[in-house]
Amino acid sequence: MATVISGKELSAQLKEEMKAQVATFPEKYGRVPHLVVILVGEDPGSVSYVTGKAKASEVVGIKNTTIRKPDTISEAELLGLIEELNADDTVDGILVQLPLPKHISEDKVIATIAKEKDVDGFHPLNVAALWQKQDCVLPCTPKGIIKMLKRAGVEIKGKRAVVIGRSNIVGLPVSKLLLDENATVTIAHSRTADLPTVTRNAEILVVAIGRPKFVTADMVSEGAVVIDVGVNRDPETGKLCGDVDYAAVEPKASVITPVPGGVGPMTICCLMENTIECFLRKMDKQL
Ligand code: L34
Repeated sequence: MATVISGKELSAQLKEEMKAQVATFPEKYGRVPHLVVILVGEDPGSVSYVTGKAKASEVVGIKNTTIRKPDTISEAELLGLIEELNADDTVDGILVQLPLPKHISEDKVIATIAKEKDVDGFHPLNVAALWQKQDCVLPCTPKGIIKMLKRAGVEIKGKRAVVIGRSNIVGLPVSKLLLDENATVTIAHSRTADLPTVTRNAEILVVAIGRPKFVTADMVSEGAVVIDVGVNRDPETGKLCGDVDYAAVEPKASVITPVPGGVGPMTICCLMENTIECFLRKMDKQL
């Protein structure tokens, strides 16, 4: 039986701590942090995640403005909106929910968000700072994963970690954070030759590939720590599921994260943390 790390519980605890911290801000700084989330289109997954971000903001006491735009919005109009928010002194964090419609360049959108307000940690200057070991905003999902590992008492140092997935949002930055914790990291992907041989070597396995039941029991070694970053719909049941065949893998794992209730809630929790961080950087500069 594996230890199941509840991201839901851990994030609830951390949000309570942040709530107490934010409650001291009006007296100290005259206001609370303000996060603006932009959602383009109606994708049900994105709508659900953005709603989760607004709910978490409410719990923590952060001001949240969610701006919804139709998927027909032009790239120029979206970039213009971001510029306005950049210039608005009362806005501390800006997040544009991804993915965006094909006619809008995600790269352009991310680069347009002021680095100081980039609560996602996606801006090229933030990414460069991360890889150069400089002060930066850590991307939410990778940051949440490291917090979960630490909370479960998993020693990362000296371990063989395998990350399946090489996206800018998860695979690459989580690999870098594991490396910084002194794990030895292998980055694998859907084209990796003989993937099961690679993953069976993992003491820590992070899966961010976006395919239901991609990781089967034969790919996991006895006692491995398994972190499931996937959020998919099970094609048979229609229910939310991860990238890991949970029922088959859980008995082999020493530690595992569930979907739902694992990495997802931690992503949102770290977004709250990053918003407070951007707010405090700005306020402390002004003092
Ligand atoms: N800009 N785009 C930007 N920033 C992000 O950090 C994200 N991401 C990813 C997609 N696009 C983004 C998210 O917010 C994925 N993601 C995300 C956030 C939260 C959850 C899942 C993905 C989450 O809360 N998942 C719940 C279930 C939610 C449901 O019922 O639909 C869970 O328990 O896993």
